[in-house]
Amino acid sequence: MGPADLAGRPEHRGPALGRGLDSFGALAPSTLYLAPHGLLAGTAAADAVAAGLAWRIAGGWTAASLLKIFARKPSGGADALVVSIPEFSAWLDRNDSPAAERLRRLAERLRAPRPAWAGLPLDRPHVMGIVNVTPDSFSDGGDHASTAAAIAHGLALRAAGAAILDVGGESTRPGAADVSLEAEIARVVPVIRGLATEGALVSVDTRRAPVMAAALEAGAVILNDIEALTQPGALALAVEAEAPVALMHMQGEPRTMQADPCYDAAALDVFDWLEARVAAAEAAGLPCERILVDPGIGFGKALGHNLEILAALGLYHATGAGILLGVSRKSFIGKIDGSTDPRRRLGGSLAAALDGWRQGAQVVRVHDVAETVQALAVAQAIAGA
Ligand code: 9MG
Repeated sequence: MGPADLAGRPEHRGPALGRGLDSFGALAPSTLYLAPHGLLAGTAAADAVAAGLAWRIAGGWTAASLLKIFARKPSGGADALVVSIPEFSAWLDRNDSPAAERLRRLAERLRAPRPAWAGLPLDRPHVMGIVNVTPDSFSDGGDHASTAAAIAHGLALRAAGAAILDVGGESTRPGAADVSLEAEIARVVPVIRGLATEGALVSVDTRRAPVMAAALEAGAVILNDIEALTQPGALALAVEAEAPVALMHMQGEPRTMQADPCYDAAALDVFDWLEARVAAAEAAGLPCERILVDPGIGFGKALGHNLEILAALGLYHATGAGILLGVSRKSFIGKIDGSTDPRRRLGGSLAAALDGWRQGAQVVRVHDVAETVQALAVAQAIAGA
């Protein structure tokens, strides 16, 4: 990784810049963000929570023994302050400034247990298996382009432990050919119908409302939208269908998104955007319990942005929604180790998925289901011993 790859990374990777909670408490509330830090899992989490030294995050398996407060700088980037849970709790108890109110609200959202989503309990991790039905898929090269092969692939992923099968008919790889509405529907509908008939929990990976409607009609239950229900009719359709949804962040559009992605502070900018989409969904009648947010790794992000977002993934619990993470075989892994073939990124995919688990992400979207399920099982077994 060279210096150019890290361009745009804010300065908040450094120490706390000598500012205490009281000086952060005097800042404009909207500049402040709260992330779980000093994360523990399993028995360590239970012990620290019982001792009053940690907070359980989102009612899940992780607990934060520290908190990281980010404050945007007017010049761009962010400062950060790391505080212990007892220190932060005592400060909140004696403060009612607007900044303290904002941090209190974020803390409540960080901690609130999540209800089941699409019938899946979110106090444990789940694997979403990828079923691409595209001739130009960047990861499986169209191996599953035929309906029968795609259904067989999906059923194999389910047998390997995928709780959800995510069926998509449009490649978002930069440079991929456009697909018509009719062609996208023709690709995904028979596969969704075949998988749903077999009892699988199916999500449809699409940005277009007519495809969503056809997919739901064919038996899909979940809408996974890389454009977070921003296309015409998509949000209204999700509300009307009472569908569980995954709302992903993307800067720009797939064809050009990697040209020159630009952020003030990537993790915080993505937080603001996702928080606003959750608010828009709620205002339209789609409650937070039906939403997973997803920072959209690789979608309009340089390597430094992706790493910054992954390192601060726990921030997104403070949207109040669950978290979905997609890192499988992505190009950021290749930018770290030089791997050019996505199929040779299993190690990096597992490392990133496990770090997502460590930070409490409830759903990981992967190609290599069996390997991911095994990695998660081992990490959980060790944490629980
Ligand atoms: C369709 N798709 C490709 N990558 C993705 C990711 O990271 N998240 C979600 N939700 N969908 C994705």
